[in-house]
Amino acid sequence: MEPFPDLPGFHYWPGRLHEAAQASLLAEIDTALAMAPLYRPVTPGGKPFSVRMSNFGALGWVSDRAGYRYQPTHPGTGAPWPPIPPVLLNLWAELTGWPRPPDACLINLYREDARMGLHQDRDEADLCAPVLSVSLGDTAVFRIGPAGKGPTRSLKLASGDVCALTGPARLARHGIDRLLAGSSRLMPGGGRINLTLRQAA
Ligand code: MD3
Ligand code: FE
Repeated sequence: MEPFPDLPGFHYWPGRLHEAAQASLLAEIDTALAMAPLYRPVTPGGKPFSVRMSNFGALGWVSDRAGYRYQPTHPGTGAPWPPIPPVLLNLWAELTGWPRPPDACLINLYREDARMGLHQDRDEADLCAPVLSVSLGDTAVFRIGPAGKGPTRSLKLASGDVCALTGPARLARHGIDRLLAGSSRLMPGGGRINLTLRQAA
C-alpha cells in the first residue's frame, strides 16, 4: 500500500514478517553482530549519534570526523562486514523487483532514548535504486516529507513492518522522532532494530 498519496513511491507493508520470522531474523542478526559489534558513530562535527550502528554486506555506511561514506570494513575491528542474510535478499527481490541485489545493509539499534533527525539518504551511487527498510522490536514514530518544501507527517513503524522508498520518495526527508518503549516483547530489554537494504555502489 501507499499510505500517503501525495508521497508516491513510499510503499508500506505492515506486519510483512510474522512473529516467528521476526524472531529468527533477530537471532541471525545477533549472531552476526558478534563479528561486527554495534558501535556509536560520530557526526562529521564530532557529535555522537544516539543510534548504535553496524552493517551487513560488501559495503557499510559509516560516519566519522572525515564525513559520511560506504566502506568495506568495520571501523572498530577492521574486518569485512558479515554477509546480508538470505531472508533479507529474498525480501528485496520480492518487494522491490530491482534487477540488482543490495550490496549494503545498515543496522540501526535504538534504545529507549535514541532518535534520528530529519535527513535525506544520498550517499549511494545510484539514487534511483530503492531502499528497503525492515523494523524489529519496539514501535517507532517515523516522520517523512517530500524532498523539497512541503509538510512532513508521521507513521508508526511496528515490529515486522517493511517499507520501500522508490522513485520520487527515494529522496524524501525522513527521521525517527521517538520510540514507544515497551510496545514489543521481541527484544530482551526492549529497543528497536531497523535494517535498511541499499545499493551503495
Ligand atoms: C525514506 N533509518 O538508516 S527507516 C536510515 O528507522 C534511516 O532507522 C530510519 O533513516 C530508521 O537512513 C528510517 C525508513 C527509511 C529508510 C530509508 C529511507 C525511510 C527512507 C530513504 C529514503 C527515504
Ligand atoms: Fe535515512
